[in-house]
Amino acid sequence: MNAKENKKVSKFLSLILRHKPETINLILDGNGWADIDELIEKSKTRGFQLSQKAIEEVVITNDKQRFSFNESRNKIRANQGHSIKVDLNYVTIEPPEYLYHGTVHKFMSAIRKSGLQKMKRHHVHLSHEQETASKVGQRRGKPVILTIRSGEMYRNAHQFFLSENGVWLTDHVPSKYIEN
Ligand code: HQG
Repeated sequence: MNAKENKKVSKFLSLILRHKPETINLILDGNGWADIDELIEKSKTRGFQLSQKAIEEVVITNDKQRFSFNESRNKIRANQGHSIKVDLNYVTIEPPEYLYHGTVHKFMSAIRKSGLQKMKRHHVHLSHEQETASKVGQRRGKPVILTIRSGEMYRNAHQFFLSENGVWLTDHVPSKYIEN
């Protein structure tokens, strides 16, 4: 597959595995897993030709490691970013002293008031690297990078999770923990 085809498959998998499995009549299990054969079959009904090989290529080469196989490799799920309810068995873990969040200026007054909210996702997404936060913010315009005092939050009983692809997750960042 070329990069464009790879991205198309990745976007389709994100749609189905994170947001709208019902568009192809697929049901994910409680932990977000889809049966791969069923996924391929049902994708055809929407005119989307997926193959085992294309799926494997996307899982392995995906820039953000968005998807994982189960051990027997007959199931696939998204590592994070869901809007539908799934239990990803995250374990709580102590975060580094600072984490970063990339956003844009137009959200800042709301963020100053109510902190970082999870909006449509299950968690607020944070990253260890400023560069990653910058890329996340850039999706919406000129990025504003917020520094979060995650160590202090943790000591004040806020829980943190680390997704399989290295995204830091928490429920809410009250504005007092936003440094800048
Ligand atoms: C903002 C992509 C107003 C928040 C990315 C963000 C990431 C508020 C937007 C991952 C707010 C939500 C997550 C408040 C937060 N008032 N706006 N109180 N609190 N916001 O997409 O962090 O490609 O749900 O700053 O690369 O941008 O999907 O979250 O701008 O890793 O794998 O509301 O999604 O990864 O947007 O992005 P999102 P996000 P994937």
